[in-house]
Amino acid sequence: MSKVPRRRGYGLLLVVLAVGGCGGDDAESADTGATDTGAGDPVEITIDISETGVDAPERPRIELGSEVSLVFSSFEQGDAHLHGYDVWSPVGPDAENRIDFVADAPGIFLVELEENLLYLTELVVQ
Ligand SMILES: [Cu+2]
Repeated sequence: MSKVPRRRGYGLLLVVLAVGGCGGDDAESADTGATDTGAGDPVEITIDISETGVDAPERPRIELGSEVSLVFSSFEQGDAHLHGYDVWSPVGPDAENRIDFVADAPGIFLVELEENLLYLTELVVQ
């Protein structure tokens, strides 16, 4: 088992990516006047962590302004971390297993199981 001392640097890299995703597409939807789903429709994303692996949607796209619930199930205790928004939830058989937040910042945001640096998914907010 190796320790991973560069975790903080990795977080900073992700912040840079998130900021880098900010501008650029403001004009693209201006001609339609309508959105398909309506900003702010609640989104629920389930993430299951088992002994055999992770079952989660790969890079789900989330409309900016949506209410989002990340709902976890995990066979072991841990802490799920949504980077960028920097919100946490304990996960495990008896834990809260839930992160609720409003996706009010665009970008790509890593979700990981913190202790193991286990990649769960990345949220694409746009
Ligand atoms: Cu983290």
